[in-house]
Amino acid sequence: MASTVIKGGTVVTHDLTYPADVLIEGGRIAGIGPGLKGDEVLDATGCYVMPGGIDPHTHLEMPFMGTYSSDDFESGTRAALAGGTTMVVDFVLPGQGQPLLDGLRMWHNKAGRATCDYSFHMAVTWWGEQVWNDMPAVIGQGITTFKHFMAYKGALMVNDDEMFASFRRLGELGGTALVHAENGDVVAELQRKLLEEGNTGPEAHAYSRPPQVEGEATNRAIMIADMAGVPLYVVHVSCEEAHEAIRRARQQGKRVWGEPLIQHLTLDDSEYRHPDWDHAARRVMSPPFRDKRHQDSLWAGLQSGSLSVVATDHCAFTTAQKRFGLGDFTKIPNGTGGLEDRMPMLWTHGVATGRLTPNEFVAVTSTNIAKILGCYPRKGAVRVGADADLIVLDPEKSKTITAGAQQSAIDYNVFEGQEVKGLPRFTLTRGYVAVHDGEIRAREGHGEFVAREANTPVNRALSTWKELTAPRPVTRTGVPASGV
Ligand code: DUC
Ligand code: ZN
Ligand code: ZN
Ligand code: ZN
Repeated sequence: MASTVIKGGTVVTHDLTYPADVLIEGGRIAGIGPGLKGDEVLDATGCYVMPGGIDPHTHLEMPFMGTYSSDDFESGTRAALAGGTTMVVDFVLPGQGQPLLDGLRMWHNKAGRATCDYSFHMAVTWWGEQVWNDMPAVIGQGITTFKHFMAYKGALMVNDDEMFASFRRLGELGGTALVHAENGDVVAELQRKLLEEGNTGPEAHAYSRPPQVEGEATNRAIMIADMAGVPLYVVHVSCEEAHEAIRRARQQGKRVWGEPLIQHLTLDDSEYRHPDWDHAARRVMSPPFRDKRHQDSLWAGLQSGSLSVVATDHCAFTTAQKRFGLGDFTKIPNGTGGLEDRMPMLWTHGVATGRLTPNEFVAVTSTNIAKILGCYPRKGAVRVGADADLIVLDPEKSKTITAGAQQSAIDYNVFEGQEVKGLPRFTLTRGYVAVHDGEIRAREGHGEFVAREANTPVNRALSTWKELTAPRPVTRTGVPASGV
């Protein structure tokens, strides 16, 4: 069997930094230590050898707002590898009334083209007996995380009663609940009012989704998860209000995790006031970009550990697709790209500025994600036996981000013009060298599905629901004991 050795680098994991060679055989790490030999030698002098990034939140080829997101599993994962990400977790979005397992088959078909490994979250886009019945089989197939949209009223949104039922079911089955936390009723009403007053441009998108609607929904989701006894993962945390709710829940011992996006960490709401309609519309996503106060809060969360991971919510639409919303901001397809840029942007704005250590960088881009989602240490680890999903990151290698040079299929990049450093010299996906000295050699269909493990019943001990449903003596019979 041909082997590969990564020579002369510094291994960086979430907790250790040490010089070592890494030997790879059969797609897995076969040895770590000094003086290792292999058939192919990759020179890592001056570089860090790290677990490949895991992006826990992507939407590839997703039917949404009357169109499809423009990166498919081939271009999306190629972009991922180019930036040092070696696994993506995408959302299966069943149609209204569609059985979850049908939706899952569709996503397996699309993902067959992936160039790196992938897994799925299941979205609970509607609620009924069929969904309840399908859940064990979905979990049995290694999809243990279920997303609930608290916004997108009239389309994807689920109500509190549905969410509570779904969360309780997941709690029983060892699943984890995910939420898109925005108060969908308030957003819908603010959209209607803004349009009525003649606010039709992309800047109104941000006005219709203020931080308060995200904070409220985050608090509500935490309460419902606590009552249901299910761990909760809050996607795209963009503001202090939501972060505060997560921080408080974690201090109370609740299993709650928060996921900021690289876009919210590095771009702010002034983008929506740009005079060019296209410029602003290309940055329309939900939740919208926020001001500096919120950005500081998100960075502090990563530094202190109250926020656990960094994702992209990669959901790429072309300028032509964004123009569906000319004259009505509510019709601008929501979403921005970032798969290729998350790792170098976080390195540049996090590690190079001294906000994060290289070990913390590994934790929030890879290891924490693998642990929370149930695929550690197959993924997210540099250790013997783990999949050889690795990056050899050159801290001095730099570039200017530009749409012309990106892998993504769209015609612009929201980080256009940013100088970044910390680029992969090599990216390996199960041992295959998909980025070789900067050259992209991604192979369509190389990626494999990663089944993930369900939770052990950790959270049930902490849940309020357990107390509420505990057997208790009947204290009243309805007949007054004394003549009050
Ligand atoms: N937000 C986006 O911006 N796009 C996809 C879905 C979402 O919640
Ligand atoms: Zn969302
Ligand atoms: Zn512009
Ligand atoms: Zn999303």
